[in-house]
This record gives sequence, C-alpha cells and structure tokens, in this order.
Amino acid sequence: MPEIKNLKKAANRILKAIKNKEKIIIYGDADLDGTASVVILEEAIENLEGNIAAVYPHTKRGHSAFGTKTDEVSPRYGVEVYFVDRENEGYGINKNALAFLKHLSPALLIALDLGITNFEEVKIAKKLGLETIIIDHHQVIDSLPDASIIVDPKQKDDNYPFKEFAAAGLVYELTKVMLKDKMSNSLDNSFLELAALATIADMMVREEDNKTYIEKGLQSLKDTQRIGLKVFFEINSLNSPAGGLKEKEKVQKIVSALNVSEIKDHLTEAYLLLTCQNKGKAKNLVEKLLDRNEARRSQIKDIVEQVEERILDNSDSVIFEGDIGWPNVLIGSVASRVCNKHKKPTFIFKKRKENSMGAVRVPSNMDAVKAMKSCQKLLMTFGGHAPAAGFTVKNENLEKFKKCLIKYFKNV
Ligand SMILES: [Mn+2]
Repeated sequence: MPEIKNLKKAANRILKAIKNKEKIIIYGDADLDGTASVVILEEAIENLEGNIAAVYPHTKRGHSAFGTKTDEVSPRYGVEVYFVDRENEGYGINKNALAFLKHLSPALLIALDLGITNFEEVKIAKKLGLETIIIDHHQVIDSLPDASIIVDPKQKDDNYPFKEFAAAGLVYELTKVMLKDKMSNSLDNSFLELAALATIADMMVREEDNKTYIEKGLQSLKDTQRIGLKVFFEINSLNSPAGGLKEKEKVQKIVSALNVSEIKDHLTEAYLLLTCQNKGKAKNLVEKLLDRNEARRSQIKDIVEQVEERILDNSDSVIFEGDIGWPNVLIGSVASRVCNKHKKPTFIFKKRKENSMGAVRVPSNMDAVKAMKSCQKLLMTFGGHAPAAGFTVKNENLEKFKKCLIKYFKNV
C-alpha cells in the first residue's frame, strides 16, 4: 500500500525537533477539524516524552504561554498553540499572525488544516526563521507553497489511494507514525474520537479511512475518557426531552457546538474544552457552547431570510450577497443553507472596510475552487474544497468578481 506523501518525513522532522528541544508552534484553523488536529498532535508530543514538562518546562496543559512577554520561564522552549482568528486576522497563515509569532523564532511552525494556498505567507515565515510544515487537506492550486514539508493527499505524486481525509484524520495518521508502539489503546481511541468528530464536522465522505475513524471513534465516544466530551453526555439539555436525543443527534449537537467556538488569546473554546481537566469548568463551558449554538441557529435563519429577500427577483445563475452585519463565523452555514435550497452556486460574504471575506458553497456537480481560479486575478486569497471554499477580495473588485463568476458558471 503506498503511503501518504511526506507523512513519514513530517513525523521524523517533528521527532527531531522534540529531541533537539526546538520550539514548536502548532498553528491551527479555528474550526473543529483544526482544533481536533491541534489537540491530537499536542497530546502525541506529550505522550512521546512521557513527561513533557521535563523537556518543555513552561508548557501547561490547556494553556499557551503566548502573548505574555513576561517570560516567567526562560529560555522559552516548548510547544505553543495558536489558532487563527478568522474574524480579525483572516484565513490561513496570515501576516498578522506571523507578526505576532516572530518573537518565537527560530521555531518549527506546524500548520494544521490550513496553509496549502499561503504562498506569500510561507515565504515570510521562512524569512522570519519559522520553518513551516503544512498538514492540510484542502485543494492544491497550481503550485505548492515553499514549506519545508507538505502533507496533503491532494498534491501531485501522492499515491495513497484515498484523498478525502479531514485534517484531523491526517494528523491521526501522522501521530501513529510518530508514536509507533507508544500509541496505547486508550490514546488511540481518544484520538479516533477526535478524528471522527472532525471528519463529521468537515462533512467529508464517510468512506474508506474516514468510515473507520467514524465507526471506531463514535463507538469509543460512548465511553470517552476525555472530560470535555464526557460532560456532553451528562448535560440535561442533551438528555431531554423524554428519554433524550438519539445517539446520532447527540453527536451532531456536539459537533455543531464545537465547530464554531470563539477565540480568546489565540485559543479556541473547543480547544480549552477538549483539553480541560476540571469537570466543573468543562460543564460551564459546554453549557455556554450549547446556548450559543442555539442563538446562532436563529441568527443563521435570520440571515438566510435576508439573503432570500434580496434574491427574490434575481435570475442570475449565481447567488452573490454580502453585508457588513453578517458575522464571519456564520456565513459558511448561511451559504450551505441557501445553496441547498436554491441549487445555485452561492457566495456569501462579510463586507469589511476595505475587503470582504466570503464563504462559497456549490451544488454537487460543480467546483468552487475551479470557479474562483478562473477569477484568480481579482482575489486576494481563495481556497478550500470543490463543494465548500472561501475567499477574500478587495471591495473594489466585488462587482467584477461577481461578473466573472456568472461568466464561469455560464460556461460549465
Ligand atoms: Mn478541515
């Protein structure tokens, strides 16, 4: 069986970094797939060392030593976790984040669930002394960024037959190579739980490797040892009404609560929950996440209605709507719903001062990334998967972009 390209290489590089006490920055996307990826890798590194504190003295569970320039412990060896704040920084590896991270240089920057289209930013990282490893599952656009190692099953010459992993699935495979026989049964199960939830959250096909993760992961989830997940099964709202939700519905609730959590100090709430060691704290966090999820559902419904009003007498082949009032964290869900209902390529964006950031969903026979590639010149960034993708565009190019898309979809 051919291997996932560069998986071993990435594993060996990380092992070397641990051995040499290099600083490691784990840089993840803020959704559940990104968060699960970060947690799996961080815990794998911890387990490799047995006692990570001995190697990385300042590292504390569920806490990053970032931002504090006070340097309680010096020298600053260790694993740092950083989640990108889409709302305030932008997607992927971005300049704001790099400006923030450069004080950690030299370091190994491991980008999870993002990075494959960050050509310019990876170059900047390199200049700053941040050696980049990308582990991503998004589509490759023409060429690859100048990273030191890239794992992405969608790159050329990757001969592994299955391509549709979530990022957390890839990271799980990576940690198997890193840990080998140090991967205990219980650790394996706990990683599988996270890989399963991430695969569901990213709506990857439930076939091949993904199917295995989901089956094994959900089986293990029933008896999970992870406090942050355990509390979901003990919370009243998930166990009522009358006998509680069905297993599947519960899992879906967990996934949607964790998929759009907020960021504080560059850590997602989902990360804080999944690494939480205190049951009381975990309970509070879960209640907060579930409440917010409910509130979001009605916000999403509201925005979908606004979009539908705007497109009432619109005969364009493309739905292309944006607003300054639409929160970035919701536009993906809005685009999904609108696209499902109207069966048209759907571009929903949050308008900002100078540029806009958007989410794209297209019907199953179309390709959102290809569509945007045909308008590449008008865009600042774009990327994703065929059915679901994202972009940033200067406001002055919004109309041109729309016209370009209408033209593209007329021809396919
Ligand atoms: Mn992902």
